[in-house]
Amino acid sequence: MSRLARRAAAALLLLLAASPVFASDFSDDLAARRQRLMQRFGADTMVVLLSAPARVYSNDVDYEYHQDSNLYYLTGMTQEDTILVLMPGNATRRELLFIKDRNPEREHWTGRLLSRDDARERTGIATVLSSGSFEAFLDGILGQRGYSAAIDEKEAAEFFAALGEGRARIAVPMDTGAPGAQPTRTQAFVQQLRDRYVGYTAIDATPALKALRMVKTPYELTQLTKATDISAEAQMAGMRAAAPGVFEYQVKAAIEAVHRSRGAVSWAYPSIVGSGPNATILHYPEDDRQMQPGDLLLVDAAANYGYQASDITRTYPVSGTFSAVQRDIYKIVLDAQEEAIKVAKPGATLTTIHNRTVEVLKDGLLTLGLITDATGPQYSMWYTHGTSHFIGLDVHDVGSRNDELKPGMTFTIEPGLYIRQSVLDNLPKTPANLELIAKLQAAVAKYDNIGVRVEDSFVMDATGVRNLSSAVPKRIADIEAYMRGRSAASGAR
Ligand SMILES: [Mn+2]
Repeated sequence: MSRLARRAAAALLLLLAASPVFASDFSDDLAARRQRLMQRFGADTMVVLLSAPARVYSNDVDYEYHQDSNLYYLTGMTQEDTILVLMPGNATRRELLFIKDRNPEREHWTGRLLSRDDARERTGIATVLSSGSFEAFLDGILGQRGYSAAIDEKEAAEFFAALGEGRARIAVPMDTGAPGAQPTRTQAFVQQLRDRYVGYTAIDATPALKALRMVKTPYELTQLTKATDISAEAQMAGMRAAAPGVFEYQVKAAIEAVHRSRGAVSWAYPSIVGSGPNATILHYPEDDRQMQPGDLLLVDAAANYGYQASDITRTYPVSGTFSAVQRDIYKIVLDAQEEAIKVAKPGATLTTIHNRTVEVLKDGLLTLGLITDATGPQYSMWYTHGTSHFIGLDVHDVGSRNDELKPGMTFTIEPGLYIRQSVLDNLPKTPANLELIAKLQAAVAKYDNIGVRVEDSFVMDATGVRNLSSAVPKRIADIEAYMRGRSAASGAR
């Protein structure tokens, strides 16, 4: 076929089906996600998603760019200045993508931008326009005139009719933002719509996006599985690197070297590598302590691969062997996780899972003398967080604790115990508390500064969960065997 004929054929395809000329597993999946979202909204709605802004790290240096998760979910675009518009009622062009214009001079400094063809291929969206024309586009659509040849009156007849009759809707993900903070980009956009246009209602696209994102597609599960495989390998590299005399940052470096060398985009969240008393700080942000013989090391670290965030925590003795007191705490936490896994079935919720871990932790704490009453909330002195969160594009992904678990959902199960003398010291000195402190003090002194968390990433199948991160040793005997093998394997240390 001649080049001209090929072009004509491609143009014809576009006209007939408005389907992408190029396709990959990824672009097919993206197209299916957009299709499902459009079905939820219907012909009266225009959906608009804006990219995340770049953020300044220092002076004229930005942080690494991170795309808005909803926009990524529907486009796979990692460039800023990207806007997605979905118009489910349109005759053929239901999907429009606005991207930054190419600019060779700027690209020399800041990297190559996607051409419109590149963006078509990446996203599977046939109609790609300049982000500079978005305002004019909005004016044309909301003024019921249409926009250039791309969207004429016939194309958008359904939406124009809805506008004319005042029943049109514009769906954007309404982020609430922090109170008193600058309006977010989406909030500013909604305000701009209110100031300029009439005939529509602004609605929140978040619930529909949440419902879709909670159930992972097979493509997403493949990416998350890869992210977890890499994270598991990295956790084991961390175990091999840990030893008395080694600094926390050396373990962190060993872990993150595996992430990047296996093609991960980055960590899924800043790695937490806390030794000794630092293991009791949930999101310990530093990494400069030198590990001592007898320390436990808590490592909560995982990779973002293909924009899927895994999440794994292991706690292990840097010398290779758990002490008796460390073993006491560790067994309870591991037992709580194993029991919680048993109740993680379709139809349960993250609350079901959390409640089961609390039961097991309470029993264990009572046995060790760390609480006196397993019926009330005393356990929450030592267990200070929820057991589970959903994972996906965000490490704390969309989804709520009381949403019913269904096949294809992905989440963590991560009980922990963190024994700190300061908890007793900071109790209000009421007569009841003084009595409690007297009863608990000996046990708290015995277990002081022990922090243990055990966390794996799971996917819900038809009958129960599958542990994606089971490769990383977790039982006491398996951890100790792995740590022994580590010194044999790297005898040079
Ligand atoms: Mn987690």
